[in-house]
Amino acid sequence: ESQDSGKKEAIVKEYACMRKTPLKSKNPDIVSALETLSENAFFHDDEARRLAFQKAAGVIKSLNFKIKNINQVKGLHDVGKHSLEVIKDIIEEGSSIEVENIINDPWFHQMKAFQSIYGVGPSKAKKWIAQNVFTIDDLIERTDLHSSFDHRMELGISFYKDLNTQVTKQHALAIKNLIQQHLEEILPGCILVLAGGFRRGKASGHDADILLTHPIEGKEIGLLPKLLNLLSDSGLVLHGTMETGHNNPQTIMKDKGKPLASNVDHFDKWIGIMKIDKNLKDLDSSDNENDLIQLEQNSLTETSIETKKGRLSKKRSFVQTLDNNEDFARDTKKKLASNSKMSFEQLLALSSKDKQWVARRVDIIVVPVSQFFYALVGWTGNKWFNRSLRLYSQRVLGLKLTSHGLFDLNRGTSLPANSEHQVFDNLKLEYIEPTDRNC
Ligand code: DGT
Ligand code: MG
Repeated sequence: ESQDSGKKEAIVKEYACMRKTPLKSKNPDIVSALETLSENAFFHDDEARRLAFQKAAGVIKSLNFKIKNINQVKGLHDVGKHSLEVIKDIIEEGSSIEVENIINDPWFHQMKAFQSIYGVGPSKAKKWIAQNVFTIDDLIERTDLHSSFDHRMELGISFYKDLNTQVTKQHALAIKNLIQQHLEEILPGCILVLAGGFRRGKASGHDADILLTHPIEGKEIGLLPKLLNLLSDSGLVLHGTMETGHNNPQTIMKDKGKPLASNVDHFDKWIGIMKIDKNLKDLDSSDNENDLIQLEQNSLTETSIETKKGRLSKKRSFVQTLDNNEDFARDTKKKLASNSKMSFEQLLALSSKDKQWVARRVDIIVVPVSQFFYALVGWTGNKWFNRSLRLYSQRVLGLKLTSHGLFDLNRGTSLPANSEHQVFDNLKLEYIEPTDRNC
């Protein structure tokens, strides 16, 4: 804690991925004001402003003292003139008129509400407001609009209440364990990790981001359709989209040379909505990090040998396996699609019924163990931490960082990692704990 506030200027490292950014800021009012400005810019399609305010908010979040004097933040990296004015107003007047105006603007609130609907982005939200639609109920009542809804929006609107009630960490862990139990029937020994905001220390979030791997490379191939098939048979799937056939070694080799969009990866994944029993309890209280330590140790010893063996045998049977998997994946996709053929009316009826379950957003990402720790960093986030890591990697090291690995595109090589520490080592960065990645 700085006692001599006002005299000493803080020093902030250039890239957010070099700073420790805890969940709880010492300056929550300022952070929230800058993030409001950023969000408002986003709603107005002003990407440059959105980023500028977001970066300034990121810097303020990393400060380990309460700002008492504007001189403490003058000249700080990424805190521009406009942000400084806002900070000054908050320190000196207690609030910023510009921010207050946004907060009191009904348009901003409508945008926020519509944006929070599953399947809805800012442009759709704007269109609705322009058509005098202001609430979620309006969306249901205005039948003239219904033909413009896609299936995701229909789900998002029908299950708005469920999906916009935060998932607690305990419930998310229970969902993870539920999936693990189903996996035991298909392929024992899988390792699941609850990533996303929970791993960064958040007590609740909008979804459960679950990474799934197996200590023996190659065992994960074709796993996702089998898992979804089983979850669907257990009545746990309300809706979702499954991407498969990407994370075989051939695709990865081909893709690593391509410039990938910042948050797109090529893992087998399912992004969807599960039906979770309201009273589901996490029976097994074991947390993520134990599994991770196990995986780190594993991948350093026997797994590396197993992996080699796995690779050799895989080459021989690879084409065969892939064909079988693709057929199965296609059938499963068909089955899941027919599950989600419910009409908007049927969805509305289902959601308003007294039900024992709650609709929950779940992402399941299947990762080959050799890429696991890069995927873990990517799916732990947060988004701005990832962005910073990738920029730093590109600009300072000349390397391409993705959720699949760290690539030297000129040489066609990549740097393996058997732990998150090793990812940071490879990046020549000081290790940042997941709970300090809340930029
Ligand atoms: P939440 O769920 O509201 O508590 O917030 P987060 O931080 O869990 O955010 P979420 O669930 O949107 O995403 C989790 C992390 O995973 C986030 O840091 C960004 C990353 N992520 C999201 N979607 C993708 C994707 O399609 N590919 C990759 N590689 N990463 C993604
Ligand atoms: Mg999440």
